[in-house]
Amino acid sequence: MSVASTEAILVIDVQNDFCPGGALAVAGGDEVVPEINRILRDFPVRVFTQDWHPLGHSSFASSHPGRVPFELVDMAYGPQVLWPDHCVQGSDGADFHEDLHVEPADVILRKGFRPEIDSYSAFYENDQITPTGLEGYLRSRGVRRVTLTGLATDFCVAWSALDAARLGFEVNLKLEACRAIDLDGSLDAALAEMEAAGVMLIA
Ligand code: VGL
Ligand code: ZN
Repeated sequence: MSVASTEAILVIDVQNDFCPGGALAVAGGDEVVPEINRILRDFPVRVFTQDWHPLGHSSFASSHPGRVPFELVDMAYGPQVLWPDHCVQGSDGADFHEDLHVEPADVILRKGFRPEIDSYSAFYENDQITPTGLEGYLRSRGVRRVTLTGLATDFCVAWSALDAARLGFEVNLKLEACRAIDLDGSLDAALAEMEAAGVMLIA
């Protein structure tokens, strides 16, 4: 794989809770690990994200009496899917998959730590206006192009890719290094939206 000096890899949420056996397991989630490990060092800039929720986070169905996981609710900032409790700060489920090579990471960005708002994207929280700071980090490192990998293709990876495209980065999404939740056709919808936004879907 040929990679420019201004290119970053974004490794999104490769955490135990999104892998088989985890609280919000993505089918084949662990299969992204060898692929990410294989290409990681080809990139001069390496950013990992970690979904990092406090107990009782507002994206948890358990925080909404009478609601169950995967239902949609209206939050102050718009519609929000309710999830099983996952990636609770400091829990084993929030740890990176044990085989993921984390040492080469330049920065580990935690997101979803504000109790009242979820954050799928690595760039903005789900109100789509509260920045995480990643844009500034990448720009100050001279990054022009980002390659997205990780979990889940149709949520945190897609939202990150769409924000990156909107911010003017060139965006590749490496399909082999991603796996989806696929809730009610959410994978096809996300792929179509990303293609329309100019995200390059690569093998
Ligand atoms: C994610 C749902 C809730 C993800 C995170 O990493 O795609 N999905 N929190
Ligand atoms: Zn989450």
